[in-house]
Amino acid sequence: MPIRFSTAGESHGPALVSLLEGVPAGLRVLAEDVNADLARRQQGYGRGRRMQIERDEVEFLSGVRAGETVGSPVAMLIRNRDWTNWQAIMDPAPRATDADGARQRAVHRPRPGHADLTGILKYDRDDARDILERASARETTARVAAGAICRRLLAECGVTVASHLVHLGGIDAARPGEMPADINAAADASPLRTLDADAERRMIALIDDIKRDGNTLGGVCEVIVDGLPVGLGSHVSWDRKLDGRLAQAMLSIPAVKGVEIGLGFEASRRTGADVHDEIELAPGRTRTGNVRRRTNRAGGLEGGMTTGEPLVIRVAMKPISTLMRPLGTIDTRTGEEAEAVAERSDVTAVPAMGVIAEAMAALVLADAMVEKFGGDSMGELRRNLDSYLAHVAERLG
Ligand code: EPS
Repeated sequence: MPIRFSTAGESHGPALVSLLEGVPAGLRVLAEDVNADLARRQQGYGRGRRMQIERDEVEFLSGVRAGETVGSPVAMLIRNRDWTNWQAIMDPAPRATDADGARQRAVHRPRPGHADLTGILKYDRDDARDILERASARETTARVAAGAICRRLLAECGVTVASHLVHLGGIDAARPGEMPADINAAADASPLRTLDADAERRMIALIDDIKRDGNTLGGVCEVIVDGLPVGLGSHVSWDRKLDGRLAQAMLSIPAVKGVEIGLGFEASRRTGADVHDEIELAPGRTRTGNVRRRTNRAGGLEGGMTTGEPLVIRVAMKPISTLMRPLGTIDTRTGEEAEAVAERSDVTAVPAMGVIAEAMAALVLADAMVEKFGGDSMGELRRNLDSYLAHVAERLG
């Protein structure tokens, strides 16, 4: 795992931190590149008031100099604007008395579906705020920052990562007959990041209805990665298989419950003849090794390795667990039945999840790229990639 990353930060703390290690030196990267993805993650019809408070912007603390990575860990800071409203509650200093601000926002009516209850039992805390602040999907801001750097690395290697929303709360979006050349430009122009305008209208009406009802909605986004060379990942060991690495990355996104690659679950219902992609020669298609799959039901992966065909991953998110019409729970102070806490929330965050899934895909794929082609510097990575592609092209040329 040459590229490693970790995040820190609480939802209403002072800031989020993202630490990305293993990026080769010489990658051109600007704060604007990161900020563009941070802004995309903040969009989406159905988000709540918090997104009107925040305007996520990155500050590089290390690893980038004069617009280029220098090979050292890239540390990034994204401040929480809402912190000013939460200072007394989130203050790291010991409290003078329990009567001060902190206790006023103590959470003792855990939300079904959130980390609240299991977290306080496991970590032996009285106040579920100690759990929910970190379990909050706010953390994904730091993932998107790291993912944006990896997206730049992939772009230098001719790889693009895009996504669009394909399902929301029971409504399917149809795929266009031909996908737009720039999928993200088309998806970002839609308030739900979907490519089906008719479905979008019905989804927006549904979100409005569900909001009035104090309820929440889940959905599915599809990530499409184009330009990958054949042979990233490996068949030899379970933890090197790229499909497994991508699934783990996607399932780590808050509220994500399912991942499909290519046909996914549908493949189990069909016969082999209707699942596997026939192979034909395709001279000049160097990234796939001068061959083409007549279909791409495998979604760009065979045997845990990229085929060079587009990588297609669908990621399913459950409805958000903070409902304004609270579900039944218990009060952990009294042991009595109660209604779950109902803090401000979003009706749905599926459009944002697509952007987060892009970031997670970029992190895994940049890691696989550096693993295969080495990477103290971008020049070295490019030379090794080009030499490999030239060699592969000769095999069936
Ligand atoms: C979240 C609850 C809401 C969301 C938040 C995730 O925040 P708050 O508790 O401040 O109203 O807006 O998402 C973000 C802040 C974000 O940046 O995506 C939760 O409980 O997971």
